[in-house]
This record gives sequence, C-alpha cells and structure tokens, in this order.
Amino acid sequence: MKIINSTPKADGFYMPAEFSPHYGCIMIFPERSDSWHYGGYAARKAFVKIAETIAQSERLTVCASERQYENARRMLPDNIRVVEMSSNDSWARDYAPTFVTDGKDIRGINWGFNAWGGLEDGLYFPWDLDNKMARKLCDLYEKDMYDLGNFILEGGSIHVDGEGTCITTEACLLSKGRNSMLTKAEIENYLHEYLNIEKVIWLKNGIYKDETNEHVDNICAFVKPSEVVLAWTDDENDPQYAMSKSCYDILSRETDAKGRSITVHKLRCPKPVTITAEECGGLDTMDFQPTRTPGERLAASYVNFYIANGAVVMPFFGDPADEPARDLLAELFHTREVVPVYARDILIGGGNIHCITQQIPIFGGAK
Ligand code: KQY
Repeated sequence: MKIINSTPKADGFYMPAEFSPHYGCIMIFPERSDSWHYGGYAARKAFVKIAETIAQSERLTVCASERQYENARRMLPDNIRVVEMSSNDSWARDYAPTFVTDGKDIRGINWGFNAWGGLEDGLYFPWDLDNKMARKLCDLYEKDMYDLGNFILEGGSIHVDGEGTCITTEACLLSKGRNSMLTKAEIENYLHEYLNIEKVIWLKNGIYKDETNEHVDNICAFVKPSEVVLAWTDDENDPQYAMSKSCYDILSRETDAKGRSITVHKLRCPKPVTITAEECGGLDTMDFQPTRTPGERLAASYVNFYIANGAVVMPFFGDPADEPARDLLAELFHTREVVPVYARDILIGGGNIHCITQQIPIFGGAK
C-alpha cells in the first residue's frame, strides 16, 4: 500500500455514485457509552440487522475494538468479516476511506477528521483513532491511498452522482471548525481534484439540529443521475420547513455537471423526534456533562439510507410517515428491495444508517 502524491483527477480516478455497483461495504461496531445509550446494547442490535441486510448482496467488513471483538463475531453471521481495529466511535461514512476508481482498480482517500469541528465545535475528544482508520483500511484492502489529512472532510458531507456532480452544504463545509483558513473556491477545488467532479451544488443547510453542522447525507441524496430525494416537511411552523424549502429552491434552479435540470422528490420527515429522559438516563457523561438533554430534538430523516447492491436499507422511526417514505423509495429504486430497520437507537447516537456505512465501488480486478 503506498501513498500517492498526485490527485485522483490527474490519475483518471473518480468517486462513483452510491447507486453504482459495490465491491463491498465497511461498518464499525458501536460501543461508546456517551454516544449509544445503555452501553450500546440496542444500537448493536440495530447495527447487526443493517449488517445482515447489506451482507446479502455485498462483502461486508465490520471493524470492532478488542473489547467488542468477541461480541461482534458472535452476533454477526459468518459471511461478514470481523476485524479488530480501534476507533473512537462508529461512523464509517465519515472516516473510512472515500474510494475512487478508474474502472480497473480502486484507491482510498484519507481526508482529515476532527470529530465534526475539532476544538471549535467538535463532538468528542480525542478523535485520533478515527483519524487513522482510513489508512488502516487501505492497508487492510491492500489499496493505495491519496493522503489529504490536512483537509478536514467527512464522507457524510458529500454526495456525488458519479457523472461530475457533487452536492454539499455550506453550513458544514464552510463551518469554522473545519477548513476556515480556506476560501469557498479553495474548498471547492479540493472536491474537484479529489472526487474528480466538474460541479459542486452548494445547499445552504441540512437537517435542523443536525450536530454534524448539517451533513448533506441527512437532507439530500442522489437516487439516479439528475434525480434526488430531499427531506421535507409541509409544516411551515417547523424550523425544518425553511431549511428544506431553501434546498428545494436551489435544486430547482440548478443544473448538474452535464447541464440537466434536477428532479427533486420530497421525502417527508417523521414528526419531530425528541429524546426521552429514560433514554438520556442511559447515556454516560462526557467531560462531566450529559451528552444529551431530555426533550432535545434529534435529526431524524429518511434520507439517511444506504444503497446496497440488492437493497436500500432505510431508517424507520415508528412514525406514520414511515410507510409513505418506504413507498416512495420503493418506487424510485424498483430493482432493489427496500428494507426498513427501526433506527431510533442509532439516531440517538447522532446519525443514521448512511452515517454508519461506507461503500467500496466495484472494480475490474475484483475477485
Ligand atoms: O455522520 C454523522 N451523522 C455522525 C454524527 C456523530 C455524532 C456524534 N455523537
């Protein structure tokens, strides 16, 4: 495994869309007791359901700490590879490598990771183990790596169509705790060079109260080239309304890298989801402070799904909007089974199914 000193664009490598075929997927077993309530017991069960579904159609590796290795190996079926690897938490989307391909092979990108904002507004300290995972995973998969450790970016803050377009949010990429020494144009240039894209569509914001500074993967996702789903509410009194409307307006007047206008499907959110006192009671403190307070709104959105080769794994919240959301995704992904997983126990950790998965694109040399 070597570090490559050029850029994917210079080498003819690009990031394919998530709806393109995958070689496999990476997840990380949850255990952190100030992220996952009651020691992560319920979160692990939800992770296992998601893992089992993904592993039906792609090779899945689950990383687990020394402490959780045996538990992970016992809970996960044999067709899932479990490897011992240390991390600070379980957000594979954000710090597993972003993989790029030239069709023949794949390479990883290591972006810098600082727990969604470092000492400015990051969510935990330290984050050093997370920040080493991309390198370790490139070694594990024996793939060369572009090392962009001095540029802070999480995988959940970008979505691409594989045809030259990237969608992101200003709230996240221009946040103070990430690359505040860079201009918007410089940040955009990194995306062009490393994802090998031609156009960035900048949404202003994401989901209300999303503690990642509003990752795009919770508000908007490509379902095919020039078609996206957008998290939506019809309740004009909900702060989410203005945020989703702003995204809708931007997407409606934008074109993608190929000059096509964008079809926007509104994926209606569940009613506001708030954490209960009982759930908060199961969370350990961080720096002597509670990590959540009863009644706090969580960033619940059906857009945070994972597109596997054979399935779309989507979150359910026990809300009347669950079934309509499933119906819309089933209509849009008619060649894949849409598999809901009750995901409240993941949402409490601050993200959802997309945030805990990282796809590896198919490549010519794959066995
Ligand atoms: O990508 C994500 N949504 C991860 C959020 C992590 C929050 C830490 N509590």
